[in-house]
Amino acid sequence: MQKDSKIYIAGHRGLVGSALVRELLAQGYTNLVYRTHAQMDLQNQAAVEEFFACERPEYVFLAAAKVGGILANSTYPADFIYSNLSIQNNIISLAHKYQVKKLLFLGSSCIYPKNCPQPIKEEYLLTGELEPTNDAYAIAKIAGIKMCQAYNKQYGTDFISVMPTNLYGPNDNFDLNSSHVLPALMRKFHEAKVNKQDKVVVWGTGKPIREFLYADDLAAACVYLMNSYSDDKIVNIGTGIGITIKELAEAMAKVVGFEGQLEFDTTKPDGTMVKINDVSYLKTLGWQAKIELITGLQMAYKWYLENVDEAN
Ligand code: GFB
Repeated sequence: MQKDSKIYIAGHRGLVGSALVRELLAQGYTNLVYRTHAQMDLQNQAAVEEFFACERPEYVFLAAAKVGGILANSTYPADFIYSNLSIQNNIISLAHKYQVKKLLFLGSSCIYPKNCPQPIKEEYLLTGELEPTNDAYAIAKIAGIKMCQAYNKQYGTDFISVMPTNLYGPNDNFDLNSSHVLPALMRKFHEAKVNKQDKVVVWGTGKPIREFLYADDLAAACVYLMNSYSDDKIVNIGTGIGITIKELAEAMAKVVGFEGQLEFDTTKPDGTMVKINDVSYLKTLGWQAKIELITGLQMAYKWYLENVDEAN
């Protein structure tokens, strides 16, 4: 990308998209384009086509998606598969039609089989059954990867796909019914501290293992790969380090300053028991995460405190 290349960030107000905007601006890219949901419904093909025809972006970061935590994914699978297929069908096909130089598609580590060996290597894709709490979302993301590869094969496009692990940071979703675990715990501990409650409920057994990457690290990796990587092979992005949900809750309690008890609600699902990306391929490509979990939690909590009214 040149510093004045026209770069479209789809989903620029979300956790990933807003981090991409921060990273691109910090690196001196000056010609960013985006639209809010109210200005353009990405599920509406005609609206997206009008945008591509008028703006003619040279590079596209496809960070727009319907995302959510374990409860939202398992309660609204139809919405997750329909929205994500529609958004990515429109953007990927129109990126080809309007001769975008390069597109980066963001998948998710939940595309991998539920019981695959850990840490997860890129080649484990489509080698086994998916985790049922998010299979509809995962199928949509797998379709997006295949679509990028199919366009590359048939039309010679330069569309790459990356698979981030569980993410967190500014502009996360803090709604307790639809959010991921990390922002949910941040909000629960914060409110418990403010309201002087003596316990916080954590879903599941606390035993599942997850890996957490700060969104700004992900954005830096995406810009790096956009500038240096052109291949059909998907690329995992993460830290390669897993912790249990119980350990995450304890770390979060410390960062927030909550001193009460944890109570585990085992009527809620655990989901997949272990999910850690193998990031050795990304390392061989020359990139590695920088922000450690505790530092990231502190930065995310600072953002939350400054934005708590709008964030909740
Ligand atoms: O982050 P999370 O919703 O998604 O849940 P997944 C991770 C683990 O944290 C599960 C537990 O074992 C939850 O039961 N957990 C504990 C909580 N307390 C809470 C809480 O208050 N809220 C939430 N949400 N979880 C998602 C997929 O799976 O990961 C998506 O559903 C996506 O498709 C995303 O891929 C990255 O890691 O289980």
